[in-house]
Amino acid sequence: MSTFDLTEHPHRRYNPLTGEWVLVSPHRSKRPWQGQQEVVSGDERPAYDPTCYLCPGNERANGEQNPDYASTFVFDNDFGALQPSTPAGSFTKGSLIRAESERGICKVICFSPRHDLTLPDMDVADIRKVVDLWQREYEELGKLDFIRYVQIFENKGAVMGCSNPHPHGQIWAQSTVPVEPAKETHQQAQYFETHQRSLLQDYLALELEERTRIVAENAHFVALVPFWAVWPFETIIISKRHFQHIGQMSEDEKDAFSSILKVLTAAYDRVFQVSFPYSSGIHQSPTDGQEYPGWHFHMHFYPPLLRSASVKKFMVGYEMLGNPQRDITPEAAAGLLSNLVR
Ligand code: H2U
Ligand code: ZN
Repeated sequence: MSTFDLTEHPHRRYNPLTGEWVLVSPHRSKRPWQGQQEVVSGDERPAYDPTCYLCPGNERANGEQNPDYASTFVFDNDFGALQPSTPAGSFTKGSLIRAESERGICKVICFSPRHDLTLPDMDVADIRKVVDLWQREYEELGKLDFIRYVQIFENKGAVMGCSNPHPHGQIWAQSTVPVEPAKETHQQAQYFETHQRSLLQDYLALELEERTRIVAENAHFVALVPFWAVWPFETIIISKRHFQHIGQMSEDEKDAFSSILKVLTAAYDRVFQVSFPYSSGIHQSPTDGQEYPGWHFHMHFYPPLLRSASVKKFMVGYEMLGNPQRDITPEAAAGLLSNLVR
């Protein structure tokens, strides 16, 4: 047997943010593909679409009319998965059948009045307005006594279930901390208790030393493919300064965040020469009034595409029943992405 080589031999990698593992099979990326091809939608869109429920001045599904907005626009989701008026209550049978009522607020954020743009097409100054809105919403929703977590996210592209190409994201704010941020809360708290430093601060230091998974970097943020990435071109944006939530971001940091958002998403669009689909979202400290000294602000990008604009990675079989698995190594993905940064 030869010596263990990360670029050749199957291995598992640990995700310290969730405590979970991913199986990496570098030798498999050469296998042939005769499976499903996703339909790539042509990207010719008008600046204004009279049938779009997000364009300025248009009517939404519930009959309300959008204002003639000029930059960003936020409204309560007409079909919110969570509602503020849900009565308190629970349903249990012993310890095995349990349900608890959940209150929350769901919002939709239009990033731009322009129907034909996406984040990477927007000017950094206009992306900055989206970041300002995210900050304001996190603070305002977080102040509500029944809101303990504010999840800011974007589904981009039909393949990610996005219902409308108009550039937009969502916010779901709710009375409990959902599963993914709850795992990260636990892992970061444990690390902070043991080391008195932020987990991601120490991780970022390792990455900035090794420099094999970095995609882009500026004065305040780094975008990289995490060592434990599950999705082929998964990335994470980590703030260089250790702070807990977007409410603590300085003016300079908001500019730098806007800039790295553009750089990263523009690089994505160059991978397969298509508007690159992904789900992205900000992870940050809960808003339940407790202190979270271990929490370190970051944003995840989970793009589904694997080997072309039309072939996506499936999370099936072993992924559903065992744990996630990937073929192309995070280092190879980072090499490819960093070469596409302009
Ligand atoms: P997605 O494209 O990521 O699914 O987000 C669009 C959201 O917009 C979706 O949650 C809401 C849907 O409920 N929506 C409205 O609130 N009003 C409408 O008129 C149509 C869609
Ligand atoms: Zn539109």
